[in-house]
Parts: sequence; structure tokens; C-alpha cells
Amino acid sequence: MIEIALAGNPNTGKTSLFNILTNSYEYVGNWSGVTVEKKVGMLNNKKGHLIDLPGIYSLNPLSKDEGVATRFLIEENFSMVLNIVDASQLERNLYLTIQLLEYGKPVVIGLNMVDVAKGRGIMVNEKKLSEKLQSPVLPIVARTGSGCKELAGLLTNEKQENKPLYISYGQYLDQAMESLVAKMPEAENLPPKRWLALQFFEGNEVVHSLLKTLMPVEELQRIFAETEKLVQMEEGAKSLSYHIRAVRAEYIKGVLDVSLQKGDEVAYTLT
Ligand code: GDP
Ligand code: MG
Ligand code: K
Repeated sequence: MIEIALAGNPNTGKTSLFNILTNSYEYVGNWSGVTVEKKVGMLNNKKGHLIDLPGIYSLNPLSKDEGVATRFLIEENFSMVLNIVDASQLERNLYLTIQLLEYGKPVVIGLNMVDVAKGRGIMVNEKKLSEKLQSPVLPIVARTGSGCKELAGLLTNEKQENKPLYISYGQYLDQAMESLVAKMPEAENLPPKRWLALQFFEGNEVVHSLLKTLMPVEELQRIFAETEKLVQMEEGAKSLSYHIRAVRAEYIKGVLDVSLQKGDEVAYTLT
């Protein structure tokens, strides 16, 4: 039985897709510590569970509720992420996608709302998007179920190994991440260390709490402060988190340059 996490921005069709892909609830309750509903369903082919994560824009939580998704990635055993993205709001949605790809577990991308996108003249070339993100991308309309069967087929047949997406954050932060990774002790079931280092420098509170259990707090504070100063000086960034956001935004621009259709090229194999 494989465990698949369903992740995406709020209002992207997660619940619609969840209901199509599953035929029974295994569990409905609350995530621990927050009043956010937790739903786990059995896939229609009974080969896996789908876990509905709260809708979020980033893995760096602004609130306790938003921390649920990051805590899930850190603490739970799962084999794959189904990331639903809104094709009509690709630029904003890819921000979370990038962080999920950096984590390194296999990600299958459900490109939802292609009907809405099409209506607005936004055409996504899913093949090019898939190439750029090195992950399968399937256009779907979760409201009608269009494309969802093909998507379901991918979930239980996809390879279970994946290489994390590598984005350079500039030589100073890249080096700081490398050196923090080298200082992290070995621990069981630890998420990928570069991802932890990156989320640490981004200011992810859930990751800070985890690292504090593994390394002296003073050392972490010193590393953070020194790195922030360096990045401010050398990259001209307001803060580490600004710098990281700017690099990701630039990366996403590059992805969209290639994968948004121009003129009358043919888009979507689906609609
Ligand atoms: P969630 O907030 O991510 O769980 O999203 P929901 O599944 O609740 O969907 C939000 C709204 O978008 C609902 O009104 C859905 O009917 C609608 N919706 C979901 N998928 C699609 C789609 O592919 N196309 C269109 N036009 N509407 C959709
Ligand atoms: Mg929902
Ligand atoms: K169903």
C-alpha cells in the first residue's frame, strides 16, 4: 500500500480531485494540534491511500495551520506527492511545486482548471512543463473528472525514486547550505538535508524546531545570522527569505517562458 500526499494551493480543486480518486474514507478527523480537517481516502484501485493536506502557498508556514503540511513531510512516511496546480494561476502555484520538487520525493503534477485557463487564453504546454520540472504533468478538469483516470493510473505506476530538483541560490547561500548539511548529525528518517538547510535559511519554524533537537541552538543562531549578513552584503538582498523568494521567482519565470504557449501552437491533449 502506498501513501500519497495530495498538496496544493487553496481553491485549486483538491477536494474535487480527492473525491474522484478515492471511493471511501479510511479516516476523517483533525490534524494534531490544529482544527484543520484531516482526510485519508482509499484510491479506487485500492493500491494506495490519498492524504489530503491543507491548502498552502508555501511550505514555509505563516500560521500553525499551515505548518501541518511541513510537519507531514518531515514526520510521516509517504512515497509520493500528488501536487495539484491551477493552470490559470501557474506562476503563483509553482512556488509550492518548486519546494516539493526540492524535497526529492516523486511528484506527480495534476494540472487542473485547464478549462478556466483556456477560457482566459492561457495555454500551458504540459510536455514542456513536464520536461522543465522533470516530473509527470497531466492536464485535468477535476470538476468534470476529465483526465483524472489517466492521472490515477500514473499514481500507482510511477517510479518510487526521484532526484531532488536542484536550484542554485547563488554561491554564498549554496556554500552555507553545504556547510550546514555537513554539520547535521545522522538521524533516522531525516528529510533530505539540503532541503532542511534551505528551509532553515528561509526561516521555516517547523524546520527550526527540528534542527534544534539535533544541533546546539547557539550554533544555529550564529550560522543563520552570519549567512544572512553575507547574503545581504553580497547579493544585496533585504533578508535571506527575500533572497530565496527572488531566486525561486526567477526560476519560475524561466519555466513559464518555455511552457506557456504562444500564438496558435496546439495545447492540451485533453480538452
Ligand atoms: P480546494 O479548495 O482545493 O479543495 O478546491 P475545491 O475542490 O473545493 O474546488 C474549488 C472550486 O473550484 C469548486 O467550486 C470546484 O467545483 C471548482 N473546480 C475544481 N476543479 C475545477 C476545474 O478543473 N475547472 C473548473 N472550472 N472548476 C473547478
Ligand atoms: Mg478543499
Ligand atoms: K468517487
